[in-house]
Amino acid sequence: MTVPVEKQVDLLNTRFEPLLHRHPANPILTSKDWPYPINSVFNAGVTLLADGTTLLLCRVEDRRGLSHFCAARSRNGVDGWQIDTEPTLMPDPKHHPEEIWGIEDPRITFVPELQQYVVTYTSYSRGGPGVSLALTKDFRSFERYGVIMPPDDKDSALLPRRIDGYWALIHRPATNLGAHMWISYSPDLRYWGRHRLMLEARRGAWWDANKIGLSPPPIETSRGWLVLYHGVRHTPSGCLYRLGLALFDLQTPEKCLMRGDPWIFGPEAKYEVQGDVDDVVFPCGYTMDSDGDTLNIYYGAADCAIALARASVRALLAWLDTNGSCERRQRAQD
Ligand code: BMA
Repeated sequence: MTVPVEKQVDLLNTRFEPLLHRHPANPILTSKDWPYPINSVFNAGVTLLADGTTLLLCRVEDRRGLSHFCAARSRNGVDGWQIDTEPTLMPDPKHHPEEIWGIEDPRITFVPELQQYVVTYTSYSRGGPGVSLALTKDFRSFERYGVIMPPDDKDSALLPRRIDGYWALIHRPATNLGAHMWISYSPDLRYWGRHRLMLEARRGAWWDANKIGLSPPPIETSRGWLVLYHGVRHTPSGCLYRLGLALFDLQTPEKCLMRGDPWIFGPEAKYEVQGDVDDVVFPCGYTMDSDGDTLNIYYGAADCAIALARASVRALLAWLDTNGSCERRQRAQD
């Protein structure tokens, strides 16, 4: 069948301009790269160390199904990874019973006031997954603060500075009425209160109906906190994880300024659509290049590998301007 020329032009016009560009070396880390036997490696927390080294704190799953963390370091963030020869942070159920079934999905925030990295992660307890927090200066020794949000809660990250004197933590409690993003405040990183609903999962046919959660820690821009979040749609063949964008007020981070309507990135490459869990892209961290615009986003692919995609903050904000709507209009639509 021949497609009329006007129709061909139409089809071209409907193509989506990619915002996140997959690196040609993807997937950049898999179980084959590991110095000890593992089942899989995915969902890594990320930071740039003071000497410019990219550090990934990788979630590593063993053959029991339990996860721990292992650090991988690279000069260029793409290859030449130096991977710790033993687990970097193991669950410690003796002192922290909430870690009995492993630790998962770390997010890293460097906090200038503390001159330390704060790692928030999922601790898988007998009562379900909760949020735990640990501090480190070097990713060799860690000071655990234990559970800071009880089950069922995950997908958390700390903002890098106090807001009006209080630390702010984004997290995702789940109830049978939904799984939405919340923000809570603390004077000391141990005791949390002033809980506020930050962003709701949409409903019905939306791509981010059912469940949402913070992906990497928020990106501070002059226009607000730029938040990449994952949205989950339940389909007859399983859960489909895609990424969306939203912008929040710098001084009142629970205030959503803009939320994108379409998703911006979803499973397409073979290593994203096929793995231990098919159809998952799950970033937990990024680094920013010295141009102050280029993001290197590291994401777990199909719960089996770590992949890298690049994006421009300017382009993400411009996309939100044309594809986003403000919270109020959004709710009316719902
Ligand atoms: C989420 C988290 C992630 C995982 C994803 C897909 O609930 O547990 O660790 O990558 O499911 O399995």
